[in-house]
Amino acid sequence: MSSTLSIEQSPFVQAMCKATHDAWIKGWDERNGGNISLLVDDDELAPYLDQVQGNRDYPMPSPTPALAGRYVLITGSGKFFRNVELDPAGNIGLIHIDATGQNYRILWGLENQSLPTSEMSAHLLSHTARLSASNGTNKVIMHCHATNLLALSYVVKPTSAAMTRTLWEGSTECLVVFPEGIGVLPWLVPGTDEIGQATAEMMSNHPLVLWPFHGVFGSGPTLDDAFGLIDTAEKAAEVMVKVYSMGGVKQTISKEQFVALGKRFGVTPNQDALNE
Ligand code: 2HA
Ligand code: ZN
Repeated sequence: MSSTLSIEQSPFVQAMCKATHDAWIKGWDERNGGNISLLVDDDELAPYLDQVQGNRDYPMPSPTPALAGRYVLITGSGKFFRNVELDPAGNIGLIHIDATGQNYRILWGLENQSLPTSEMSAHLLSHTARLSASNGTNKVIMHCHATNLLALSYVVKPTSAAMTRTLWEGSTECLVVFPEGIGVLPWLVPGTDEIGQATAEMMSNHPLVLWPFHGVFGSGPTLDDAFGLIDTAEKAAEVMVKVYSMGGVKQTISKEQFVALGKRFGVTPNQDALNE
């Protein structure tokens, strides 16, 4: 049944407005920093289908056959998060991936010849990785320039195990929220297929991936989940930045205590981070 509401009022566009607003307020998305994509299910889009008909077709930056036929709501290239809620159709758009996964069509939004984010490759390849890692439940990929995570990449050993252990120590809830830990990539040129492939590979076993000296990628079933995951890691990073600024760690959570935490909350902590 078609909706009397405009697609701008749909739950998925509204959720994107909230996530981009909140990330802007957090200070994670200066200027055009950051990008978000959300897989929209056919039944969620159904009431608004009669409002979307585009004719702009483009080849995918990297073919993603696992996303064939899917709809994706995605932020625009060069667009500012702070402007999304003011003008959704100008700053985000809905795309449809064709049956081969080789091309996409812009169905709604991205007005004035705008295009999806320059990190589209990292987003769509990461969706493929997270869908398969999460039994199809993870629908969101979110990239932002979370300040303290970025700062930590300058001082913590640049390995997934060391960064994960540091963040777990930054707050007791972290191991429970991301037991798989945070993956750390080497520095790579953003907006390339290379960083897209590397991010997706890391995302196949981590819900969070750090791009040193740049920012973070987070995933989850909903925008709230992906945002909350990044927020939790960023809060721990802030604590650790304060700890290092006060002269460094004098006492912290032990390996045995992390094991007990995992047991109590029924999660399996990343073994490399436990042994770090
Ligand atoms: O969209 O954040 O990584 C701008 C960026 C690129
Ligand atoms: Zn970025």
